[in-house]
Amino acid sequence: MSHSKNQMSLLTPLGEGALQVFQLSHPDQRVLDLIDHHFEARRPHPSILRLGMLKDAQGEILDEIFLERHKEKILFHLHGGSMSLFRLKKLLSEWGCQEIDEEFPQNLEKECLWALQHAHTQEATDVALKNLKLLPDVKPSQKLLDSYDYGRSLFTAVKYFLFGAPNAGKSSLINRLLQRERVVVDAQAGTTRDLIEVDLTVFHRKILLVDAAGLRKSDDELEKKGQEFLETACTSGRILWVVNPHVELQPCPFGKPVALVLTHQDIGKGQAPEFEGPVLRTGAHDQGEEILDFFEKDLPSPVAAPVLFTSRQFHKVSQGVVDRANWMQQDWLG
Ligand SMILES: Nc1nc2c(ncn2[C@@H]2O[C@H](COP(=O)(O)OP(=O)(O)OP(=O)(O)O)[C@@H](O)[C@H]2O)c(=O)[nH]1
Ligand SMILES: [Mg+2]
Repeated sequence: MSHSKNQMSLLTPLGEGALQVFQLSHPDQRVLDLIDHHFEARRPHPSILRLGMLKDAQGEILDEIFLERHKEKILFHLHGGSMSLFRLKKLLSEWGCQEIDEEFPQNLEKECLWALQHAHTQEATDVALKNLKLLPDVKPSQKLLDSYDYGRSLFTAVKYFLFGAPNAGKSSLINRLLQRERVVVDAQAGTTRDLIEVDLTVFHRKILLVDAAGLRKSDDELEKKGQEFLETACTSGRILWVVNPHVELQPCPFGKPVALVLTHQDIGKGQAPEFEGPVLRTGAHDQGEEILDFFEKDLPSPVAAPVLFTSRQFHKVSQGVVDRANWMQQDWLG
């Protein structure tokens, strides 16, 4: 198989660690010679991993790095921070190297490595490690396709939109779930205006809570625009319909909520609207335990690795499952 020469990419999340790893794949001899010329190793004898100074085109020190040399790739282990990375990329670009976007990797090996780097929980790390071993040899099947919901939820947080009338208690609930004052709460209706995304880890799984402006029937053009925007945005997640059962009730204007949340339970039960599905209760004196329990049940249930975790893999495997006649000829995860 032929590979594109001199492709460079960042393997670690930008600006998130003390070290960052930058890869140059399939360097040609000219670039290898240039690297040798600009890298001054502490110890002269060659080995796979060498500590030394990398110098720029003017001979100035760019960073003290570990240079890791393999047959088909070179890894630069730099200090964290954007400056040395920027200067290394500039240097390699001057030598004709092309940057490729690793944020959205397009083949299985890179996706698995990406997953390992972006796993923020033990569960995700375990699955990423097993996937790295098992996924390349797995055959397309319905079972594998069904694993996608779970796999995706490990690496892409599941979004929950909190919808409800102004003053229903959406923002207060978010603060109680987080156990800190993250979003503004006020007795005045219409406090939250924009979408606010808040990370929450529930039972080792990452979710995104989305606080939104209170929904009400309105002739105001700006409010209507806001609601149209929400109607589109909420299709990328699940909706919790938040209701204060002590005030006049309104139906959820759009979407199909996965649960009804009744707030203000500290001052009485109130009149719950009709709802087909789970009804959860919360008030000023609790920390949203019922909602947390619901998240645990609602998140995709764990399945054994290997699991699919990108839409590209899902698409490829669907093709393999549908087109069984010739899936063996397909490079279905490549
Ligand atoms: N007693 C009691 N008061 C609550 C509860 N939840 C919210 N409140 C109060 O209700 C008012 C509105 O709360 P918010 O959390 O700002 O309501 P919201 O739904 O975010 O409102 P908007 O942002 O305007 O749409 C505040 O004064 C809160 O202190 C609750 O469960 N019990
Ligand atoms: Mg609010």
